Amino acid sequence: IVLEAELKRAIEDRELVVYLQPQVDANSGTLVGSEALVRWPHPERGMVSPGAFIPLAEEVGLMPELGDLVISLVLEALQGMGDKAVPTSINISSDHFLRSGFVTYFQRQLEESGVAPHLVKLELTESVLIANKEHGIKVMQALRDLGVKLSLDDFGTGYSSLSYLLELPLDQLKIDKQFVDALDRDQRSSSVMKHVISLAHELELEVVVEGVETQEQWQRVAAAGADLIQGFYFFRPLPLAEFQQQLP
Ligand code: G
Ligand code: G
Ligand code: MN
Ligand code: NA
Repeated sequence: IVLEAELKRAIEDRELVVYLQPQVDANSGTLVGSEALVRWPHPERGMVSPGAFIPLAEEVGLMPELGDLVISLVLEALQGMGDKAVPTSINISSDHFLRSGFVTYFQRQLEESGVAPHLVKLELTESVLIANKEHGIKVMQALRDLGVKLSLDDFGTGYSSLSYLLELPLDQLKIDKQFVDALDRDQRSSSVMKHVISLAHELELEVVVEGVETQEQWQRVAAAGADLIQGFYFFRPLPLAEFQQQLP
């Protein structure tokens, strides 16, 4: 088990790293973007995955600090890619997003890094709206005004509702792996995916489908009209050096 004090110290000492999982064009399969996923290289336990420490960070209120670190790691990674940089997504927790001054903080980080705002995408879940929808939407608008893109993560799980798609200022929708898994089980799932994607396109949202693990799934997801795919069939999350080698 991960201890609060140890995690706090690791964040303060900037011991966490990000891996980047490539996103590919759904038709050609070429790398066009990425999602940053945090990891903790632990002296005794090896590479600790976020499932083992994000729930604790959330519980003890460390997500804003952890999130600030991830933002700076991603901006450094984008700087390191230079002219080859591809749009990269950062998962933002609700606590972090709703912290007062988040937009100003983020704007300053962006400016200091010199990274072009359109290269940064923030992945949010509907939970950012639970406490106060109007406030959440205002923060989203302010972020978009900076030129960064916003993505709604985990669509199709939890409380995601179609009405959110109409209300929220979004650029992208990420369809959860559960939809892909369902494609293998029954015929109707393909039709559901097609309709969700065309609805998203109607709302001018780019669509990423997550969790593609087989060639058959790739074919079905591409046929359903997805724009981008993120999945182990193409790439697992990669350490920065390996990701750089995959850049076209
Ligand atoms: O990479 P992995 O499959 O182990 O990630 C597990 C979960 O942790 C995913 O739900 C992912 O969204 C979340 N996660 C990974 N990195 C970050 C991060 O930097 N910030 C937040 N808030 N969540 C993350
Ligand atoms: O919750 P979120 O969508 O941010 O989490 C993304 C998570 O999904 C990452 O932890 C990543 O490792 C995982 N992931 C991405 N592609 C695949 C896949 O093809 N199969 C599985 N099992 N997990 C995947
Ligand atoms: Mn995500
Ligand atoms: Na997701």
